[in-house]
Amino acid sequence: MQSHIRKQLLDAFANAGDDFISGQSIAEITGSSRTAVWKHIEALRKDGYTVEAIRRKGYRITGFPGKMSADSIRMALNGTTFGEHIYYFDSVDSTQKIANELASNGATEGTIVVADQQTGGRGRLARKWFSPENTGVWMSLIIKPNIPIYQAPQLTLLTAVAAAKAIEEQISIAPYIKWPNDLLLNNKKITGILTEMQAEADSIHSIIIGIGINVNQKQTDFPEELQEIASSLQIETGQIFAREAIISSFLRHFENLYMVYQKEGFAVVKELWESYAISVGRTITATTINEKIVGVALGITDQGVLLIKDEQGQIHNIYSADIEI
Ligand code: BTX
Repeated sequence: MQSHIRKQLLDAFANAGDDFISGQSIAEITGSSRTAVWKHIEALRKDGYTVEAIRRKGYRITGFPGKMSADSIRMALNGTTFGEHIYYFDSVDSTQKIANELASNGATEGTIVVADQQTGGRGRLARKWFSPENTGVWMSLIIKPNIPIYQAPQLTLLTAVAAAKAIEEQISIAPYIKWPNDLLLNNKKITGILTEMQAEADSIHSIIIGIGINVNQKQTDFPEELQEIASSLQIETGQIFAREAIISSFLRHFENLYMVYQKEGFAVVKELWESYAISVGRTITATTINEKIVGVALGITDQGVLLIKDEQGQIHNIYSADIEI
């Protein structure tokens, strides 16, 4: 089902509350024939909604997507090779930790580790990632790219693009990517990405891509220190989303981009990344360990380095910094 139709349908159900919506109304909302209504209802059921159907009354939603499992994820997958091996946990310290162990023990490319809750979710630079139960996508993906080590940061950017596309597909709003790899809606962080590498001498053994997407949290679900800076898909749209559908969509976009990337190189990913980037063409402030640079963000290099042109016309290569827009 196209995302804008899905949104209209879910909005209509939300407005109807406990009332039923007639098949005729659903046909009008979805722009389909009366006989095709069941297809849309089935699509919602596949996403984890419980839809009650009563003859001559119509339909209403009585249950929202809820408990995830390896099976519910598998059912949502859409013909991807990635996700063929799923390790699912109700609660785990960090999916990154498990995925790293699996990769060391020979797990194949495309293996995913998903948890409903993480008790020790990790961000970059030993930061913490808040990963409460029943609300988010906390996932690690193992890949084994045949690229030189210095190109590995490109995969973080590829991940950000795949996540942005998956979110856009679900909510019909394009999130912004803030360099290097935060995804923002309304200037608040909805997704974080952590890339870790296992390498030997000069070749990559595995890359473990960790992705955290805030899906069904309410604002009050976030702890005090995140209230101002974090958001979720539900907060931004008022809708509840099936996490399985987001996982499926992310894996599909990731796999497609990854195939293009391995055949044709970084150019396509770079262009997409820049199209989602909040900073390109705007004046930003980059605070590095040594200095504060104010200037116009020009874009990224093939190595994922951010280029900023200051007022004097000097171009700075930014490898690591906090960015304010
Ligand atoms: P990061 O270092 O860019 O962001 C971490 C910072 O983001 C924290 O210091 C905090 O300020 C803020 N933050 C923490 N939790 C949240 C949240 N839920 N929503 C918004 N902001 C938050 C980003 O690191 C990388 C995150 C990767 C998380 C995934 S989840 C699956 C996998 N397993 C694991 O342990 N980590 C990855």
